[in-house]
Amino acid sequence: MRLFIAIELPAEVKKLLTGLRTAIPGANWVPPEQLHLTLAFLGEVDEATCALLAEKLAGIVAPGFTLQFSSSGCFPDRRRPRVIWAGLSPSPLLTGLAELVGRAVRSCGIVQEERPFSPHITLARIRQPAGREAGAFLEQHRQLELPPVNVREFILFQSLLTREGAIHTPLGQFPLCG
Ligand code: 2AM
Repeated sequence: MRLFIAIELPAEVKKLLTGLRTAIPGANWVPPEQLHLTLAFLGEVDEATCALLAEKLAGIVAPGFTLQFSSSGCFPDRRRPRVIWAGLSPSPLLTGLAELVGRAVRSCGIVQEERPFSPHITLARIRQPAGREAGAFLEQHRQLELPPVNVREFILFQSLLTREGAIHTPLGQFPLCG
């Protein structure tokens, strides 16, 4: 099974993020129900490892926190934006949670890419970036004014890839304290 660990967003925030959409040629906008903040992407994991991981995640003790949106941005760079995202103000508690999650993942023998945690919410993916529209979007949403998000739990998701796109199913919800 293909797994990732993420923070869910309130329906209201998903709606507001979806409302930012503009016409960008070739952009695949993430459907509102799939907007999330990825803490860790695990790739293919067998069922026994998944069960062990769920135990380890349940053992994480970390405080809840509030996320504040800040700006929009893109990967890899503005000349050829392939992923357009909503960015967040730096949050040591979010980074701390991602570290604990990464540790739990590694303790199950799951090997992850050695990429620094770069918190973002993917809004759209562009296969063949061209034109000025993506740049205009980034310029228009240089600052993002959205309600803060209170994070009280994180979720282990299965991602099933289908012809119609990915289907995300929560396999476990893990509360934060406070
Ligand atoms: P992102 O959209 O926040 O970048 C589920 O596939 C999630 O895992 C994606 O939404 C993506 O988060 C994240 N992810 C990270 N690395 C990935 C990879 N190599 N392949 C697919 N998804 C990845």
